[in-house]
Amino acid sequence: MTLRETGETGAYPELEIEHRETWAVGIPAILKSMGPAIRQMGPLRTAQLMTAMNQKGGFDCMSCAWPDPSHRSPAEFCENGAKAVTWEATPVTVPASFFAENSIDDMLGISEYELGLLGRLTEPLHRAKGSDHYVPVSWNTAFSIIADKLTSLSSPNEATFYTSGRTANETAFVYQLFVRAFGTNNLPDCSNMCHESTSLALNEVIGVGKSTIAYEDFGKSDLIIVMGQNPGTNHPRMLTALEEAKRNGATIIGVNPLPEAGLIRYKNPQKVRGIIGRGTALADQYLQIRSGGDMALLQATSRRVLDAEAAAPGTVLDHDFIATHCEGLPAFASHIASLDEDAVAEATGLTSAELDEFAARYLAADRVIITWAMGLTQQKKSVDTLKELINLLLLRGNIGKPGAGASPIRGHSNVQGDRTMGIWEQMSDEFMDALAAEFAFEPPREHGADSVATVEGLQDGRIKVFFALGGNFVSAISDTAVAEAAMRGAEMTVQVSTKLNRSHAVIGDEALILPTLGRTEIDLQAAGPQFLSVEDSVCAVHATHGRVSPVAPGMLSEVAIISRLARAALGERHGIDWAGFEADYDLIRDHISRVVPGFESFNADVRRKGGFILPNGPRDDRRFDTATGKAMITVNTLEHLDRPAGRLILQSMRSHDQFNTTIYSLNDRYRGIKNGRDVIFVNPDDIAELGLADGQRVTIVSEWAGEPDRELRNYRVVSYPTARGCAAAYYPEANVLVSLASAAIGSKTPVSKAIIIRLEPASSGRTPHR
Ligand SMILES: Nc1nc2c(c(=O)[nH]1)N[C@H]1C(S)=C(S)[C@@H](COP(=O)(O)OP(=O)(O)OC[C@H]3O[C@@H](n4cnc5c(=O)[nH]c(N)nc54)[C@H](O)[C@@H]3O)O[C@H]1N2
Ligand SMILES: Nc1nc2c(c(=O)[nH]1)N[C@H]1C(S)=C(S)[C@@H](COP(=O)(O)OP(=O)(O)OC[C@H]3O[C@@H](n4cnc5c(=O)[nH]c(N)nc54)[C@H](O)[C@@H]3O)O[C@H]1N2
Ligand code: SF4
Ligand SMILES: [Mo]
Repeated sequence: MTLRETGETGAYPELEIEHRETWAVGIPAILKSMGPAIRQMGPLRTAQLMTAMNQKGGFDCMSCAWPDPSHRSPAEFCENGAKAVTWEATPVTVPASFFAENSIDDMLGISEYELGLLGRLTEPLHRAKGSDHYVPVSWNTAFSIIADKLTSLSSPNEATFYTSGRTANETAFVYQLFVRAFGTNNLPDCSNMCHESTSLALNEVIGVGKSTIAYEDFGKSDLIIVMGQNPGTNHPRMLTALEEAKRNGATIIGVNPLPEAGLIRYKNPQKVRGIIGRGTALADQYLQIRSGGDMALLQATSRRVLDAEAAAPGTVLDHDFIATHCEGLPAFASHIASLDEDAVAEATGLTSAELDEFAARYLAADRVIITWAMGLTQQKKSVDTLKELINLLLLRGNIGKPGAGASPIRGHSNVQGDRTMGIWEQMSDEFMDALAAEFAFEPPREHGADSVATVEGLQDGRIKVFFALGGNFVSAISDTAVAEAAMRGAEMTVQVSTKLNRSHAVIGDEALILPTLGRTEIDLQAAGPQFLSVEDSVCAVHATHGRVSPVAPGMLSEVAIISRLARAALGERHGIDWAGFEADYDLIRDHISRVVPGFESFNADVRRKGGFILPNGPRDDRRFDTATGKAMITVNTLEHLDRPAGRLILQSMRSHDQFNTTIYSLNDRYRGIKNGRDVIFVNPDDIAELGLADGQRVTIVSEWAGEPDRELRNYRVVSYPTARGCAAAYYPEANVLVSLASAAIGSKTPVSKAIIIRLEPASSGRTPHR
């Protein structure tokens, strides 16, 4: 039975293109956010959830990693948070008959959108080798099937263990402990596809791969630069922080190829003025930069800063800060002096007047914050670009003082915490030593497989078992066809999931699905109701308590699943008290307090209202734990993507109605798209130059040296004011176009934001929605 057969979705309405909106949130957003929740969950469950969301003693919103202010209003959530909660806490469950009536092949024909609508998974499922259906199995059977397979491998490195960033701290810690006790560092995670470039660049140059600001710094800043980020959709409550900053006198600049609604105008639904007025004009300057032009913009700005210093020596750079805390200025200054301004113009597509204004605004501000997300991290030269961003901040001492700093805005709600807990294929020796001392076994030291290496390992047969704690790996990773073929070559795939997605249908010879509790649900264990914790984008750790009853009886928490699997696979090996962990999560926190720096009194600190903030060298006392003990001003070679004639640079991005691979609806309200995702946004001048027409159907073809072209058929061209030469389409569909080999230098993050494409007029037919 598919949804279409139940009559719930009906046929797809035709795609409609409406006016794009130039403001975000306001009344329509709040109404839209509450409607589906009330319809699906009923008023009682809705009220229980919405009053507990992001409140002290409640649960943390599972959507994005935007931090909570310390003074909270009664409705501390946004439209997209409400969608995420509704999606998880729905009382609708996948009918028991579904897996008998639908084969794995049938599941492949159901879109991500429809799979999500089917509801929550409630019982463990097994697809035996040779069978074309999943059948329900008991928990004990499921664990022994997986344990038998794991123990039969000739090396632990033949298994890989993926994590998606919704996993809470305690769960992540137990999971990495199990994986390392089993004997491998194959711990790929969604961060490999997300902020890996950030972690790498910042760790190297400032000694910590995280934000250097606290939430309150937004309110103290003179200038906030938002680069490569669409907060109106992806971190909606950031608009409230920006609005407050603006009311305190801050200037805001957006740097983005697309004119994103939230940055241009914002109506705060919690304030009357937001409801009745036209909203706050947020961005004072908006640079519609060419895709991948950010490194050039940053270098051009640093050059203007250095020129200003040369014109008025001693007055522009923060000489005290640089002398005490930084190194590398002379080499940087001489490198930047020879910057080729023509190359800058070509890379950015910006005029020198725009560049001068941007630099003047930077120079006029004493306290500058730069925030960024995927527009900067999913580029070939992301790591160098982010080092360049730090250079610019360091020149004027904009790190480690109130209202100033570098602020990567994370994606998944606990992706940052998962890293802190050891979910990384290359954890430091310090972490491994602490783990060894705490649990009296020697963890493997050889680095493991990241996400791209996981696909490569599956491809060539080195990896035989794929285990995922959440996520939707085959849809999220680049090169869909290659990734799917690789996954189908696995001997066993296992997924711990709340809801169905495409990865449950693209599986190995033998496959299991283990349903689990979500963050909204009460987690009752032997020692009583348990809570978990998460770390947000600004390194604040706080508790999250489930508030509604589990969607079905017999469900297990993620901690319980990992603990039971560890017992089945490892038995008494290493003498770790897995059963104790499942019974009482305080025991896990006790171990964390002795292994992970900053968590020394975890159990006490996390029980304090609002939680605690992790130590952070650059933010707290301008301490830089780099190789040299100083912040490093680095020299990076400017390079930009060469766009051959007749080609465009395509970025893949999120619509307003999706969470990563989860599609809530086929609309993208702010960009004026209704009932369809098969669209490509192209600048009207490029449409004319390419001899195409607005509304025309095309095939998007990506080109890779030495590899076959990749295609996405029957897309509709939408005339849209993006930067010249740049185009945009939705992720995850666009992953079909990205070669697995196209990854950021150093971080190996798939280059999801710069794909060279050509557009060919479509012959006929209509592609199904995925
Ligand atoms: N509602 C909702 N919230 C989410 C998510 C979701 O899917 N839905 N996903 C979560 C996750 S995991 C993440 S990582 C974050 C992602 O948050 P974002 O990074 O905001 O997500 P994207 O949609 O990928 O948007 C990237 C932005 O960068 C711009 N951009 C593209 N290329 C360039 C470039 O070369 N230079 C510059 N300056 N800008 C560029 C795009 O136009 C777009 O505005 O959001 C998190 N929050
Ligand atoms: N082309 C392109 N590709 C991209 C990106 C891009 O911008 N462009 N962005 C990248 C980024 S930033 C990211 S973070 C990745 C995302 O990659 P993933 O994290 O792998 O993908 P999600 O879509 O977030 O995973 C959703 C699934 O997680 C499961 N789930 C939800 N909640 C829970 C829970 O509480 N517990 C468990 N166990 N499972 C749960 C559900 O089954 C759901 O279907 O995609 C990356 N891929
Ligand atoms: S800003 Fe992010 S974390 Fe906060 S309520 Fe909205 S979706 Fe949830
Ligand atoms: Mo992400």
